[in-house]
Amino acid sequence: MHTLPKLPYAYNALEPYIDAQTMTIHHTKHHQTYIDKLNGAVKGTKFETMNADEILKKINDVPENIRTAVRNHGGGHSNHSFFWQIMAPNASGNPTGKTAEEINKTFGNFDKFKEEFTNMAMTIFGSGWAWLIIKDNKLEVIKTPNQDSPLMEEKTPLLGIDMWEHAFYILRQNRKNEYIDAFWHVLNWKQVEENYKKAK
Ligand code: MN3
Repeated sequence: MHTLPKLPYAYNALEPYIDAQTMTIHHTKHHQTYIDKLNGAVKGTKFETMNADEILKKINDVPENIRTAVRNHGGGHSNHSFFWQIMAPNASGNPTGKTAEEINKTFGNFDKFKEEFTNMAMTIFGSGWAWLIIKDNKLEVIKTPNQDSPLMEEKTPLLGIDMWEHAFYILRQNRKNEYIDAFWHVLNWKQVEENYKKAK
């Protein structure tokens, strides 16, 4: 059974950048629903005991009759579990360590990376996610529709932003760019560096 991971900080810890009401509903309602529906879909199959990330890496092995449900809700579970970890209170700052080096090497500098990432996030049509991923030792900014995970394309996410309206609408309404600007203030670069090391 998949269960809701505990948020590693209080619901109001990311204020004023992300509000407590959004965090509470996002974690206890939206994320919980993905988990409930994933559990329902994999019940009685060998995927019941598999970690969501592992299932997504093998999404084409999932029986066709439950594949869409597993993709949507397994993706939702995996993406949100990841998202909570890469945010933290008092986390604002620039990347450090290997991540900073790789970002500078790939995008020129941190501002250029931010620009590319913001542009990717702003041009998602409908609901989806923007990501910084690593594949074959190369960094890349990508977007995925709905709850699709980079893991389904053998790409390892280093950081990502939830661009579903439920992630920002209470505080920001249609002002997506404000939400993306706020995201940099709560981005946990220590965790991003951990993700990078694990991917290598
Ligand atoms: Mn969400």
